[in-house]
Amino acid sequence: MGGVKLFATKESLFSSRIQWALKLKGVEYEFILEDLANKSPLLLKYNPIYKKVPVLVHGDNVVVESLVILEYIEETWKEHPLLPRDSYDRATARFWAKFNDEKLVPPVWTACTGEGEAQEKAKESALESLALLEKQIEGKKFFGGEQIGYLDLVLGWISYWISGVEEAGGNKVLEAEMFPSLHQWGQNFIHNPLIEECIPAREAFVAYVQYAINYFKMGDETWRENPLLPEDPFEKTMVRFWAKREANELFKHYGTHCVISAWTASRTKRHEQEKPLEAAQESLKVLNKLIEGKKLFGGEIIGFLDLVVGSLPNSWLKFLEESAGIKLFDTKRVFRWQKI
Ligand SMILES: N[C@@H](CCC(=O)N[C@@H](CS)C(=O)NCC(=O)O)C(=O)O
Repeated sequence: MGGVKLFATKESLFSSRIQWALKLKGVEYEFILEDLANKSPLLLKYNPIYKKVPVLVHGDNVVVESLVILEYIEETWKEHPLLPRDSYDRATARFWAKFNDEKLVPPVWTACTGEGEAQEKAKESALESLALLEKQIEGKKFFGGEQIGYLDLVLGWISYWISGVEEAGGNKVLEAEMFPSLHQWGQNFIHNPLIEECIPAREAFVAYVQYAINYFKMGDETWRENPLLPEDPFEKTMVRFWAKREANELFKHYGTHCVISAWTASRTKRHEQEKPLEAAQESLKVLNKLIEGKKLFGGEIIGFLDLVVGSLPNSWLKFLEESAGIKLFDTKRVFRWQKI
């Protein structure tokens, strides 16, 4: 049948469930780390509709959507059965999995990272959902019974992800004593060596999540007319996340490499500029990808990303070039959108 490849990120809770399933079933696979700010052509080819991780490639078969991937894995590799034998139990497990993705993940995110009324409402709804799960796990070691099963993999994120996102977002939502059975289950789950192996290192995880929040809380939240960011808190965070990533990449490349290039150019021979220039141009490619086929980053009207990166070419990049007396980039070509 051919090899197994998993396009994923270490921090994605949807990716973790697939890694865990493959580990439990003893399936060898290649982990292909995606940069969601600069998705690989293969990811876009394999998941053209959602453009998300995880994506499982097994020989010529491409499977997307983590719950669907779990079912594919279960049907393809028979070792360590994940779903219950009984059809009603299977239906129940699938129901709670859907419940998790729809009624738990989004409110937990907003409860941990949001503010004001939206945060309070989300916390209430997250705790309601967790209370329902507490009832399901009472008196059991795992949702799957004595061994880790499908629903444990779907819910497994609760055991490490929430506390990391709470830390990054600054809101405490869940205390161990609120749901003692769920807490005990989380401990049983996380201490399985195969599960533990795929959990991202805490510090890196928190830093990654911080990347996606606590940033660019600006205009759009103060002046409500003509909102620059989408309404939905999850979508909003994603846009902020990309804005931060892009701005960060730009600043990193421009800031470090352009300064070094300009500096080097003014003092040393030209060939020494080549490497930093190449790196800086790489970040421009990322920007170009984002703007491909669009008038502006925000679509037809100026949006959040346009405001974030819009001032770069004509301000200090130009200043660097002028002060060093060299031309670093063809900014007219790269930043065509800026004229708009
Ligand atoms: N319903 C999808 C959700 C996957 C998902 O949201 N993946 C996120 C990472 S956690 C992603 O790839 N986001 C990239 C984007 O939204 O552009 C699944 O279960 O696989």
